[in-house]
Amino acid sequence: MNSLFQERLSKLTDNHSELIARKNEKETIGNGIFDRYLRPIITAEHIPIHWRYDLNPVTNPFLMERFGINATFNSGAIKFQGKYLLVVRVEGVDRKSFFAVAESPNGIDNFKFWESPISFSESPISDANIYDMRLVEHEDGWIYGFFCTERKDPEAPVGDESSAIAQCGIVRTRDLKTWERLPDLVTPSPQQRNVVLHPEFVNGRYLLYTRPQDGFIDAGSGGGIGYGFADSMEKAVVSREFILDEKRYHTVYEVKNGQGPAPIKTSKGWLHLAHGVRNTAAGLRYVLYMFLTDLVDTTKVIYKPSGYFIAPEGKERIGDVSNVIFANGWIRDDDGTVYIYYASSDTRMHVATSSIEQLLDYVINTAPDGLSSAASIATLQEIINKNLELAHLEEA
Ligand code: M1P
Repeated sequence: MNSLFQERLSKLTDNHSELIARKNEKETIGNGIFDRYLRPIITAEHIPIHWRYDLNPVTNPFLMERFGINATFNSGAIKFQGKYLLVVRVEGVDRKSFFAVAESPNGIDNFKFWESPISFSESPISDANIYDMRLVEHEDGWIYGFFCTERKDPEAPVGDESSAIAQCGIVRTRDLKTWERLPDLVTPSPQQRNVVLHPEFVNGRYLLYTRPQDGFIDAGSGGGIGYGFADSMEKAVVSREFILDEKRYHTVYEVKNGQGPAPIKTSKGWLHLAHGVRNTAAGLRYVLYMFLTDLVDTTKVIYKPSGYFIAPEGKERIGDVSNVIFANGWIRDDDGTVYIYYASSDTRMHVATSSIEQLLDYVINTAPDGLSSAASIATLQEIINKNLELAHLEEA
């Protein structure tokens, strides 16, 4: 073994081990709704060395990177056999994404990738790119993965090398190691992204949250986060889509929105985490928002705070696709802690922690969007007046 190879290998290995072992810390003061952490939890540097390098000094004397990783983001999440697992969207320098499991003992640091990435069979029409898996432990006993499968638009005119079609791919597993590919979801919408399954049967049927969209980027006439029912997951067909949470003028979800992970059941309703997109002079801005649906009528939104829940902050603002926060995974722990896994700017993964109690307080007691500046002033003035009254009472 040459000394250059040896030296590089020991530096790479030391840096990698140090990164994986590094502890994360909460930021000092949050907003009372959730806590952010100082460092990202998974970055391209977390990818194992034996994925990126050919470790044979004969075939790779310079210890050159043979498989470059561009980003690790938009991850599904599940607590499985006592471990916090993320199914990470790993994107190579060739722009292709794939999935890989990263495991942590506590949900906030020491995330380590399993030995090999996930692999499953192609659908009859092969996938050009796969990404953003939502994991759902359904009451039928399977763990499902819903992801976007992207293919070149067969109708694209000659010379158009970017028009694409997005559809929902489905896989299922029992151990997160062996994955069975099921047929893609069929819906009336020309394209589909951000699909996820409700974890319980509703009237004996599967309830799927969808995001009808006319084009690959533009949701167009697709009215917002949709839903529909399917009788089977082995051949999932949603024949009618309805709108659950519409996009709306002058809100943080005016251009498009999409369901994040599967909703969490609470005593007050189903908690939903979603992303909303608005347009700006600097391009699209992606933020997270929340809402609560009724426990009995799961298709009825009963509370929805105005504005965003998490928006890009500091270094989160910059990356491959800047000004983006996206989430497709969260974990509710037995003690009521909620781990919210979010990606910043299509580049890296972060965690925020909260609790069911805090999130319910947030969704129920934060005023809804009044859809005008006057309504916002009225909400603010009410808070001020109550505080002034409280101060007077304390003085008296
Ligand atoms: O680049 C930001 C996000 O853009 C898409 O989001 P949506 O489905 O709402 O259009 C997705 O491609 C997502 O992966 C990406 O993070």
